[in-house]
Amino acid sequence: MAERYFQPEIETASREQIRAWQDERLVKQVRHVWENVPYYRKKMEEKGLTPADIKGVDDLHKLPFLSKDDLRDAYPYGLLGAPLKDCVRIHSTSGTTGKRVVAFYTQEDIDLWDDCCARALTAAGATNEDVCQVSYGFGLFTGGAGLNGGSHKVGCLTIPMSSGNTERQIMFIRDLNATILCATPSYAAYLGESMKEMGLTPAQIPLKAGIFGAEAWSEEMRQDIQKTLGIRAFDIYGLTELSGPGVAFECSAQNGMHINEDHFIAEIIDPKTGEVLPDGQQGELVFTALTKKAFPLLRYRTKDICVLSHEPCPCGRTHVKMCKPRGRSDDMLIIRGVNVFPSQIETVLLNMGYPANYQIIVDRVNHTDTLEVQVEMTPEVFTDSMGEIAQRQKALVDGLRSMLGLTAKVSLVAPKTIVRSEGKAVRVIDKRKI
Ligand code: DLL
Repeated sequence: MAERYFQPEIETASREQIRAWQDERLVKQVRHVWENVPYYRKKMEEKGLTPADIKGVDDLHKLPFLSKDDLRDAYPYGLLGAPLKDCVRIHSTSGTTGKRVVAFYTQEDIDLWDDCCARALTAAGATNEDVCQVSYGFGLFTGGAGLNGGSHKVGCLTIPMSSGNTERQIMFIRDLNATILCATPSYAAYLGESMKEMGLTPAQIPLKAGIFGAEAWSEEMRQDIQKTLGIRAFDIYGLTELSGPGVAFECSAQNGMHINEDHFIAEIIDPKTGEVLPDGQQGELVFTALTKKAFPLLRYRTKDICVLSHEPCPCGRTHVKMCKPRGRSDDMLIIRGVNVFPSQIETVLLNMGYPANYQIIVDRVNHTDTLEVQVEMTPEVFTDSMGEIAQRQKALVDGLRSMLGLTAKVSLVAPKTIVRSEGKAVRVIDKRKI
């Protein structure tokens, strides 16, 4: 099938053209921020900068970073870049500590965000012939609203389901012949599991593609979801501070997500020193929003650990690709001095045939960190033979040791004992009081 684009002239533009857009838009955006966001102007002044110092992308590195702490300091209106009368909506992060981040949107901001999501849907094969079920949460979370807007732009018949009520989700997928599913990967996996339990084979499920993101998911989990639902599963990335889903999205090559570089400049930095790292090196992803007016963040530190690649992509898109985030600089666990990313644990489990659900419990007993991984058995691999369970637990302990260099306690638990998430899964429970 020929590759389809939502905005071909932008998505396949030459590198020179992309650079020209970025140069021009950055200069304009820095001026916009200087004139409208006193909080950031002060940060620039502290560095002795004025807008005249930023003549293009080459000068980007001179600008100060913004972090989540800045967003909390400036809560709620301190980073607003447009008069409130021009703002039409807010969204907010699901942060569990401190103040939530509140992001503002003008109508134009929403329109450009919808374009980004429409690019993602089109790359996954969606057209106006499709029925798109949006099972991300609607409300303050950006997932529902973003994919809903994108789906309208593509012209799909859009089902604004939101998450939850799994029975009704499945009923609509079947009765309305939904062909595209948008959900968190953990919820998509749960929907797949539930349909399998109902005896539905992939051929009986009308879905053909899924757009899954908002949380880390491994390649193994992708294979698993693709098999159960009989679809192609595409990754999508974004964050509330930068509008929401659609900052980057996967194409038919399914190996990395194209960043919408006409709207966002991506940099990779060393999270410790802030130094900009060259292409291909792993570090923290930093974004500069070029076109957003109500919440125009410059050099925003995402804490997502990632690698960028400018390798040509067979899909024909020319925008830089980011790998799946390999963890967050802040959700990396340090257990007995060893850096552990939950994604590494997931890879071991999935490779060993435990696709369903797991939870990582970290604690500190007698001044020593403990790591326990509770792994749910699927009905297919369920056994109540204690000997068999002990043997499998040992195999998992060995697998985890060779991946992490750490000994974990592994508990295999009966199917459906770990609470399912309809949004982002809670994978880690850190009970340490540090
Ligand atoms: O999760 C926006 C979104 C909605 C993206 C729907 C994709 C689909 P936040 O709630 O602000 O926004 O969380 C942003 O989630 O910094 C990453 O750590 C993580 N994240 C988002 N997409 C992915 C992904 C939305 N595809 C934070 N893979 C980001 C891994 C992701 N992590």
